[in-house]
Amino acid sequence: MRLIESFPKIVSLSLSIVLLGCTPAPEHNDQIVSPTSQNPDNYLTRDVREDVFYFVMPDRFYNGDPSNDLGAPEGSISHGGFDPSSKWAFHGGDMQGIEQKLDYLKGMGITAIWMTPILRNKAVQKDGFAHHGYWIVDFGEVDPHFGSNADLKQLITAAHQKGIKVFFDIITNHTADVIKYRECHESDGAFIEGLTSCEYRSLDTVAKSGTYTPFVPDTEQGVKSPAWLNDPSYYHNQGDTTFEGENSLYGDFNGLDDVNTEDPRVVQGMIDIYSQLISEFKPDGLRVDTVRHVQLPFWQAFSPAIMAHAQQVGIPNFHIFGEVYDPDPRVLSEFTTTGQLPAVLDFGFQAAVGGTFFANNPVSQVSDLLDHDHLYNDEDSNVNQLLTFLGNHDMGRPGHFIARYLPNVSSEEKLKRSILAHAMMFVSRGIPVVYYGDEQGFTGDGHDVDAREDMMPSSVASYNDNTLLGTSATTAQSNFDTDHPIYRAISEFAVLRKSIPLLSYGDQRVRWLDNQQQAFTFVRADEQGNEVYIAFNLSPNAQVVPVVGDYATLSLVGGDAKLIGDDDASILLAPLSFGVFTTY
Ligand SMILES: [Ca+2]
Ligand SMILES: [Ca+2]
Ligand SMILES: [Ca+2]
Ligand SMILES: [Ca+2]
Repeated sequence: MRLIESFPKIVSLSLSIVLLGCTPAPEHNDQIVSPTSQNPDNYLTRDVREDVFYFVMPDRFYNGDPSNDLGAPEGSISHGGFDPSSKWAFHGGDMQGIEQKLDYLKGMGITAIWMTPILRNKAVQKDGFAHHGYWIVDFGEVDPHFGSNADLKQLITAAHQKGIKVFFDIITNHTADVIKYRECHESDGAFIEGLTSCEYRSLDTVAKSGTYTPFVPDTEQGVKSPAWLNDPSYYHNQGDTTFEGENSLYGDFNGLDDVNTEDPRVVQGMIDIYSQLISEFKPDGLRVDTVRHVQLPFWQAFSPAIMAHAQQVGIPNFHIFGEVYDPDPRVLSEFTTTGQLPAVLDFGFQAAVGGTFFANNPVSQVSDLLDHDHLYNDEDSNVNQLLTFLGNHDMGRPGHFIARYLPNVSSEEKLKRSILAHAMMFVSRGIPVVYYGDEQGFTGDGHDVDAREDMMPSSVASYNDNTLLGTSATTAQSNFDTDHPIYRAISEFAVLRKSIPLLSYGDQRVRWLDNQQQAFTFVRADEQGNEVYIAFNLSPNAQVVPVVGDYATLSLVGGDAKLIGDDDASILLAPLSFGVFTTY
């Protein structure tokens, strides 16, 4: 549902050495007073800012039950689509598979799992297969390809027993493509000859001559649940979006039925659907799909209602983060302030850190990003509640970006760049999200299905010919290697983050950067003046960077760096490395 290419070449001033915010020495505090959870190992009491997320596509992870690979019985709209050799089809992964691999995730320091949608889908549509789960017909039942409601409950119980939270990926913008239009489709739902899409009808056109004439083909009558979703009057019925202007709010994504989210009955209907799901399964939070394709008033009603319901059923640290596919903090923050969502996925972080670490864009892009962090401040949320990430199932992976933007660097450098970017994510503001397979050095050929390789042995030829980072394995083999260098690095970064509360709660301020040296330093700081000083070197050469600030003590607690010079005034960083120093 997302069409933006990553890393627009943002033109940034080429800064030479600049000193930013040279502050007086912090007063020494014996105790770091950042708010830490009472019991950080308990899923229920742990603040979400202390979590480390793993974003997994269940279909592509691990097949724990081959008996469910075809989904619902033949004849059902949720049957079939299984073909492990096709990158578009179902591959067999399921809830049981994730449950069997919880120790693998825990060993990497993962404390929360976000799964792509798992509710029952229309398995096969004109343009593909619902392995991703974004084509829902039944909002109260697990898709039979992924298991049953009981299997999901068992997964959540097992995860909770290991202190791991489970987040659902939800959709309110659209359902599967079931509704058709008389003006565009034959009675069986196929396009009228000569058409490949249904041209968008603007609000102006609708005011003059009405919407399209919606109908549901005989074979798909009543397939949606709850029942109100079968009534076409709850949808926009304005034809296909081209993602421009108003049509990105009211149009159908390639035929997916766009719900009329301005109708108060729909708003309440969606609140009821997801409240019921929270009551039944007690997930620890939600990721919300396609947020910017729904009007702000919907979120202003939906988000507080869902948060309140979660509190009522005993989930005190429930969290919601939305997908607003835009790298501009001014756009993103509108949804966490005016829109009343607790958080969004930080596409700004992905663009700035991805651009600098994977494409050698000026490191000043990182400070440009952080300069806008204050936009997220309001009475109940701030930038530390955002979810940060380096790639995903839509845009592609770090391994792909590095190969695409820096094709000529050595395989060793490619591996180091992936590890270094993960380090940056774990020591930066926001909650880190590891995309499944990145920890095994997956690369992928591009975006969308090309970034959805199997962790279990794959039969997809275009996956299995990829060169992975940090291993001689291919995706034809099982890739749950706990000795993989990226897996090991992430597990170390997770321990570091857990041991230093400022990495979860502190403000992030750049202290020094140099675009030519491709190096920068920043602090994570609290209001009491406690600071962690952090330096990054994105250059393939060793670099000396300054300590900006007057610190009594600096102690290296992470990375590959050492203090040099009189009074430890500088830091020597190995090529493509970082250093984390406590100053208290
Ligand atoms: Ca299966
Ligand atoms: Ca449709
Ligand atoms: Ca919409
Ligand atoms: Ca390939």
